[in-house]
Amino acid sequence: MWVCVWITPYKENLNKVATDIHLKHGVKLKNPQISIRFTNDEDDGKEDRNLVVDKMVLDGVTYQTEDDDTYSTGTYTRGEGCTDGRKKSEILSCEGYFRYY
Ligand SMILES: [Ca+2]
Ligand SMILES: [Ca+2]
Repeated sequence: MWVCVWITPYKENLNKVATDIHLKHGVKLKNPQISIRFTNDEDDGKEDRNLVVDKMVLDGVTYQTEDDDTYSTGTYTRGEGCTDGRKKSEILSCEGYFRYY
């Protein structure tokens, strides 16, 4: 099952948008099924679009994005670029996803 939420920030606040997103669904989810995906990266040399996710809360349990268990693709590491792994970061600099365990 996929649930898609599209966030379109106002142009003048492109790098400053912070919002809480609440989803309610009738199907009971288990946390390994939860990924947050960043699909519209852009870097034109003037602006670099990135996604910052503080945490994901499922059924009252908080999963911090920077925790050891969170897997990411698209997190930038100096000298490596955007690579996959458990990066302990809240930032996706390239298109990719956070997956919570
Ligand atoms: Ca956090
Ligand atoms: Ca970027």
